[in-house]
Amino acid sequence: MKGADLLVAALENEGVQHIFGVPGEENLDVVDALRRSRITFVVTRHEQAAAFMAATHGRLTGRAGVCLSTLGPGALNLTTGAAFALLGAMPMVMITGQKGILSRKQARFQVVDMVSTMTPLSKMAHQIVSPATIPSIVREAFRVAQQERPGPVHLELPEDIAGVAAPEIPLVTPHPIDVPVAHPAALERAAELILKAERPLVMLGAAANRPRLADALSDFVQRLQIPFFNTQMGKGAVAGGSGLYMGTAALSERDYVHRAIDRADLIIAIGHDTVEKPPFFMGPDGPKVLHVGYLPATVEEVFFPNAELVGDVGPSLTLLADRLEGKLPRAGALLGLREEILARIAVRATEARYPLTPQRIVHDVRQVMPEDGIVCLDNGMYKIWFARNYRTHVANTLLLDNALATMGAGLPSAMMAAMLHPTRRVLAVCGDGGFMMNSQELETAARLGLNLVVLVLQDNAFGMIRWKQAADGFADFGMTFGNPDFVAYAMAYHIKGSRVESADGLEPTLEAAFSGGGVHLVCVPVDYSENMRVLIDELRNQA
Ligand SMILES: Cc1ncc(C[n+]2csc(CCOP(=O)(O)OP(=O)(O)O)c2C)c(N)n1
Ligand SMILES: [Mg+2]
Repeated sequence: MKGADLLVAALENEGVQHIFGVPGEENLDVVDALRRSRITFVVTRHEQAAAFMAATHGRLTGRAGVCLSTLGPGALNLTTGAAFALLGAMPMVMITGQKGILSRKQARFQVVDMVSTMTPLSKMAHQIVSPATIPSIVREAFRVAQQERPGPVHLELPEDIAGVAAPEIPLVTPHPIDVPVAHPAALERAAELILKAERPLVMLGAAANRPRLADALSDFVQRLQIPFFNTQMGKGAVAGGSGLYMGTAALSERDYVHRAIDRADLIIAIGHDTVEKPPFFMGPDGPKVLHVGYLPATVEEVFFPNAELVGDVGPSLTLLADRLEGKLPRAGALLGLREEILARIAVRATEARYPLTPQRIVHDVRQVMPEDGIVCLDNGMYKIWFARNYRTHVANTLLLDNALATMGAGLPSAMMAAMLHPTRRVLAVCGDGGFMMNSQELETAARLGLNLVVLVLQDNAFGMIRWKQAADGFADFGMTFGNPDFVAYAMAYHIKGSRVESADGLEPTLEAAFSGGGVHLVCVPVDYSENMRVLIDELRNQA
């Protein structure tokens, strides 16, 4: 047995089923150990995509996804994925190679100090220097990656440590860990605040989306009947049809949902993570905030909670609901604003304009997605429209990144969702800019035999930045580009491709793409003049 065999055995011991990556010669012992293991090694066409996939595995399952690269250049390609997982709180383990450390036969060729590079991009970065430490280090890596606040861990395995004979060392068996529930004194204080509130609102933040929390959270909302809104990443945390959803705070102020936020006197912020663009700004006169989280709140200029309920969120919310159920006559004080807010958001959702408006695109996508269908967004202008306008009914059915907010993650994250949920409809939504940053992964998706539709919104521009440029009064400059013929591009990957040619064409094209199975690229021209009309002019006037 070599060090690499011990590493792979330790990964199997953690229940790892897939490893994504691009190997180098320094990983050959690991690759060979993987060949003989129960783990499937999935080669991607860029390490960045492997990291986005592994992070999304962690996000959707709570169990760390694993990616692998060679040393220097390959490892550096993982760094954006590391930051994506760190800011997005997604458990992930990255394994990178390195030249031998016992001798230096290639001098400094390709050597980059990756442990130092990864230190600010991960929860833990560690070079393995002896096979004897592998079982405990791997267990520690998964423990650190998966425990709150989840995130990425980096392990570097030098090629000589991977190749050296390893002693028979028992692996460390993982066990379930139940974290403490909020203290009774904190529960009392929280209950007191909520009992006193005249106009309470619940806000669901990014951590509200942890996969294990869905049932307890829905229960809490149903029992107390306090209306709720969510941040972008908190979307879809409560099971649908509650009648209590007030909207999504995709902008930080002045959107219709802020009518409710501004009138609230208490916001119960569940799982808010200030990596997200602020869902509202706290100020001296605004509502009080009760932070409910796995960890204490981070204090920011725009977020400084007045009270905190810290502990395992699900059971803590159950205890809180036990204290409050049936005792909140004013729970629904702000509910009267709901219809107006949602009606405003839904305006012009079916307008027959070509190129299509973003509202129409969101509307038509919702039509073809079943309740459990998963939409994975890349980063661009449409993210604001989907966050604002797309209604979710099942937990984790709209995956977006409002933390690193990197372009290029839409397709890989959708690929991971499709791998984990082969019977559900999965749609990647990308701009023509972000799609081209990792479009090479169409080959990986096709090779894996995934059922996946990729919707590319074509405006021949970095539309989001072009919009900001215009909104801030800058000249229209430097944001446009040409594009490949996306249908021909799809065909070059031996997948199907379609272009939407009319306002009414999107829905049937998407429906046909899903029914046809396999990987299918659908390109739709988008008219972004609505960005200015609605998000700037209309909202300025309503405020
Ligand atoms: C990797 C990366 N580079 C740059 C940016 C800045 N940025 C945010 S949105 C955007 C434009 C996205 O263009 P596209 O994907 O075509 O979407 P659109 O807004 O046009 O719909 C840019 C350049 C970013 N978020 N991530
Ligand atoms: Mg674009």
